[in-house]
Amino acid sequence: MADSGLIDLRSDTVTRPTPAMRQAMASAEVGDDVFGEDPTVCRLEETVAALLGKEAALFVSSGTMGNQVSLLAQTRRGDEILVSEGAHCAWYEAGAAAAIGGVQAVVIGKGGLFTSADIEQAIKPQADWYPRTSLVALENTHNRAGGRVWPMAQLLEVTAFARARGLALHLDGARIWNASVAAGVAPKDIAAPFDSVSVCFSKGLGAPVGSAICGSRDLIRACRRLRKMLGGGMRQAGVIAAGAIYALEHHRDRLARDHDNARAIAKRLAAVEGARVDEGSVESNIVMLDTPGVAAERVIEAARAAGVLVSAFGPERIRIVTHLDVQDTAVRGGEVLADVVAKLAKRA
Ligand code: TLP
Repeated sequence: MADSGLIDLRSDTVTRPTPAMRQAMASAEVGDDVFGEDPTVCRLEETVAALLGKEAALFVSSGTMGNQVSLLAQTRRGDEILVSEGAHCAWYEAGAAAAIGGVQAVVIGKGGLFTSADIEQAIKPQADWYPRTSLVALENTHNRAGGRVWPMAQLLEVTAFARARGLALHLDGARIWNASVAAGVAPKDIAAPFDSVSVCFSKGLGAPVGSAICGSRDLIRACRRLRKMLGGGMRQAGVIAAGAIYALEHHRDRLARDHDNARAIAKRLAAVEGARVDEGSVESNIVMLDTPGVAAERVIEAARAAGVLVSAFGPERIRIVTHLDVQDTAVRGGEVLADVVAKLAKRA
C-alpha cells in the first residue's frame, strides 16, 4: 500500500525497502566498486552468478542498463537483433538499442513468444547489402504479454536453433524470479542456454535499486568496461547491493503469493460485464485488462478516485501488477477496480 493509502497496482517497481532490508543496507560493508573493492557488491555478484549458473556477474543500476550493455557487448553497429513482440529492450528503453548500440530490432512471433521458424525466416542472408543478424533476445516473464512464462520446451528449442545458426542469445530476465517460481524451474536452468542474462532486484524482489548481468568471465569483463563508458560505474554501491542480497535471500519464495493474488484479481475482473481478461493467460504477477469502448485513461482516473492505481498499456488496455507492498491489499484493489469498470462500461 502506498503511503497515501492508495493501493498501487501500477508496477512491482513501486515497492519500498522493508525495515529489515533497510537495516541490512544501513550496515553494509562498502568500498570503491570501480576499483572492485566493495565487498558487498562482490558478494552480490558472486551470489547471483551462482544462482544463474554463470561464471560471473556485474551489478548495474537498472534493467535497462543490463539489457543495453548486454546488447552493446555482443553486437556491432548496423547489426540486426531479433526480439519478441513488445520486448522491453525495444519498447521501453528510450530507443537505446538504436541510439547507443546502433542496432535495429526486428520483431518476431506473437504474444511475447516465437518459434525456430520465426527465427529462420528473420535471419538475413549474407550479402553486403543486408544487416548482419547477430542476436536473439527473449524476455521471461514477458511484461507486455501479461507476465507470460516461456514454456521450457519451447525456450530450449528456439535457443538451440539460434545457437546452431551462430546467433548470440540474450535473456531479459527482469522477472526471471517470477518465471522460476511459476514454472517450478530453477533460475539457472532457465538461464542455461543464454550468453547473457539481465536480472532485476527492484521488481518483484522488492529491492529499491539494481540489476545484474550474468555470463561468461570474458563477456562480463567487456560489460564492466561498457558500464563505465555509460556512466554506470558506482562507488560505495554496497549500500544498494545489500538490499539486493536481502531480497534474493528473503523475497523469492513469496512471489507465489503475488501470483495467487494476480489470479484472484483476474477471476474477479473476468466476471465483470465490459471487462475482458484472459484468466488462463495469467501465469505470474501481471494481469492485462481490456475495456472495449472505455478509454484506459478514464479507467485510470476513476480507479484513482476510488483509491487504486493502475497503468495504461494500450488505448483500452490496463495493466495490473501485484507485488510485496500490496500483498494483503491487492485483491481488495482488484474488487474496487472491478466495480469501477462495471460502472464505466454501463455508461459507455
Ligand atoms: N519495466 C517497467 C516499465 O519500464 C514498463 C515496468 O513497470 O514493468 N525488462 C523488463 C521485462 C521490464 O519489465 C523492465 C521494467 C526492464 C527490463 C527495465 O528495468 P528498469 O526499470 O530497472 O530499467
